[in-house]
Amino acid sequence: MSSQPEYNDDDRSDAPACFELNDADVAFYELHGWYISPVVLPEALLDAAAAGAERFYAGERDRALPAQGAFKDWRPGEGAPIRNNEFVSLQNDAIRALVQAPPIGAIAARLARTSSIRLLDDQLVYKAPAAPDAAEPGRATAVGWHADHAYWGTCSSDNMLTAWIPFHDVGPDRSPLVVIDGSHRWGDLEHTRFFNDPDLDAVEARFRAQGHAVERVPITLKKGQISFHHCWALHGSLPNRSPLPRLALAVHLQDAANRYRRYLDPQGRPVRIADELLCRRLPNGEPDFSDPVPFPTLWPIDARS
Ligand SMILES: O=C(O)CCC(=O)C(=O)O
Repeated sequence: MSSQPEYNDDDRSDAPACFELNDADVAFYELHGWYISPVVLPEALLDAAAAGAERFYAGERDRALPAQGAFKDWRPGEGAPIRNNEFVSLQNDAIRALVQAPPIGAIAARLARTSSIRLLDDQLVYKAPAAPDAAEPGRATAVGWHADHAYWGTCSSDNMLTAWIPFHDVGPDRSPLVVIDGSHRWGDLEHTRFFNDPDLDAVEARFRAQGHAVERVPITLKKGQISFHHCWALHGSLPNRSPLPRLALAVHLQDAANRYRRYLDPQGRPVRIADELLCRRLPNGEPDFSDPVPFPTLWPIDARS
């Protein structure tokens, strides 16, 4: 059974709790592929970010992106039970302020044992409330099993990670993130991209058939807590069975070592990820994943752009 030491997370004051990690926390993350922080984000910051998300959904932008169309970008009228928008912190100041909150970069740097953390991408994910009379409430709002790095083929590092931040408490019925314990050590997950397949049971059965022991860990959180998962950790999220919407921000993070690398798909075609359209080029013409405009440094604070 995988469970982390308990923290006292009753303190919801606007003073962030201490976010120093100890060696046991880092060892836990390295073994299991996930980590849950104490309450470290101020409520006011999260509420401001939620208001920023509302403005974003209403079509307001504080900043324009240099490219469009190559990434998930839900628009009003699509009516999907899940809204998935990427690179929102580059377009909305309140979401950017959340992404720059010091605990995110500080904890990520410690977990990844790296000297600096840069943004790679973010995803604002909204899930509609469940219809009370549905046979399987919220079924279509499950996010399917995937490893984040399977979407980042041209990133050289296997040490990247994601911070997942709900804007409210997330109990078992309000669509918690769910990870498969220790799956970041399985290997051979390059093509595990089932974000849009809500049938968690069916895909999980395939993992078992391949000989893997599958232990699901639903990550329930209090507002102000953050969960972190390794870039090769299989995860998804459970359906939103609650009568309330679920809103969360996934902040995808580069460790100091990450660089662009040329990477081919199984058909031998070069893989391209949306980040490559947003950044400057290196002298050799390759995308520069250290460009501070789309990939600001989040840690250390004194290197922040
Ligand atoms: O917010 C969700 O439901 C899914 C988020 C996710 O896939 C991630 O954090 O990488």
